[in-house]
Amino acid sequence: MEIGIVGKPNVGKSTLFNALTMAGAEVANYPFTTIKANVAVGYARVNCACTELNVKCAPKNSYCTKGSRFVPIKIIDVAGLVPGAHEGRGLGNQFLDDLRQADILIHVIDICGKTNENGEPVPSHDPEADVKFLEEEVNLWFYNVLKKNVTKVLAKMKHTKADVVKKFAEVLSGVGITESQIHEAFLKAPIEKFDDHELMNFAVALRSVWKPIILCANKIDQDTAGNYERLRQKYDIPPVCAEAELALRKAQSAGMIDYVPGDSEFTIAGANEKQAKALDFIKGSILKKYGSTGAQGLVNHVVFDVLKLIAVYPVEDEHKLSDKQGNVLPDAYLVPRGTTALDLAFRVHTDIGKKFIGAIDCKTGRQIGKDHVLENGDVVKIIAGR
Ligand SMILES: Nc1nc2c(ncn2[C@@H]2O[C@H](COP(=O)(O)OP(=O)(O)OP(=O)(O)O)[C@@H](O)[C@H]2O)c(=O)[nH]1
Ligand SMILES: [Mg+2]
Repeated sequence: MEIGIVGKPNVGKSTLFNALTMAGAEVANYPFTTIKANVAVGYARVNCACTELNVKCAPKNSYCTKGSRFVPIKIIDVAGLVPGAHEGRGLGNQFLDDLRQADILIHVIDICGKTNENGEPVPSHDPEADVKFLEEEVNLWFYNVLKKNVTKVLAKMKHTKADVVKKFAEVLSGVGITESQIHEAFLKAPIEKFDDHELMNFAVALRSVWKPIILCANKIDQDTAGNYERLRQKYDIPPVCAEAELALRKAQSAGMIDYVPGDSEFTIAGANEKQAKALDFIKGSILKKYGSTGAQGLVNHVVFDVLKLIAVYPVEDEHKLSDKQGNVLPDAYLVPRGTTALDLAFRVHTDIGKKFIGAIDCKTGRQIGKDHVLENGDVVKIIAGR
């Protein structure tokens, strides 16, 4: 599971990345601070099964705070993209290759409109213009890859359509497009003549099947000059203050406050007067107004609402709900809705999948078969042969 963070320069991509991962990537108020992609681990937050089952958990692959389980996901923060990147402007668009593994992209918008299309500080810029440009640059990125390789694909034209799809899959494998996505794009934008017009339409179709792109309105702590109210009427664009989330997580790890990422409140544990004042500002202008800083909620929205994943807990001992070493609810896995007991067995280990005999739903104690569809929060013991 991997989330990519994209957008024009200077919108707060690395700040959001740091807030979600505490990785310490460089942040500055000028464009192209990030050149090489940053990769680190962030978390999706779910209600831990320990509360429902009234046990004390001992997580291994994740962590639990006050009944919330934080399940790891890879987060990648890339360089800023500017209009004309496909022609080499800014840092170009080759770095989009870094996102080929990403399941979904978060497109960060500077909602206060204080940075222009190149990420340079300006008094006023319409953030709505940034919403469309990213899609257009990605379209052109695909178009260029297609154009560069079209002769290779055409050489296969004397063969069947399946050969052509295979050849397209080969040339597009670098950008993380699968054969079935190419089929899907073909249905939306059939290609016969291989001219520029068809290739462009095909590039647009490829981008639409490529991966979901979810917007977020960052810098919500600033005066947004009505931009937020205007854009939220048209787009699914959750409000975020990456800077506040980063400040709260830092204050939490320094022992200043008691805060669980995603919460609507925190309590002060040991802050001096100046720190308490800054924290109060976050409380008043962000948490009270928007319900949270939006950063954790954004990840959860992406993971659970858009990608429709669920969290399940494989265990080896159905009575103790533990692994062999006695760690209770050691692992939480994020799996697609519709995952069966057999799918989970394969996810735990190919060998366990191959030797699958049955499974136990540890909440009810009932035996379940290979086709049993799992639900969010299920605790499952897989029974495998030798
Ligand atoms: N007010 C406010 N400023 C923010 C917020 N998030 C980021 N910033 C500021 O915006 C500027 C740019 O932040 P970065 O995280 O470096 O932005 P970026 O998108 O990674 O920039 P590039 O790497 O250059 O593309 C910095 O001055 C941040 O402190 C926020 O939520 N509110
Ligand atoms: Mg950056």
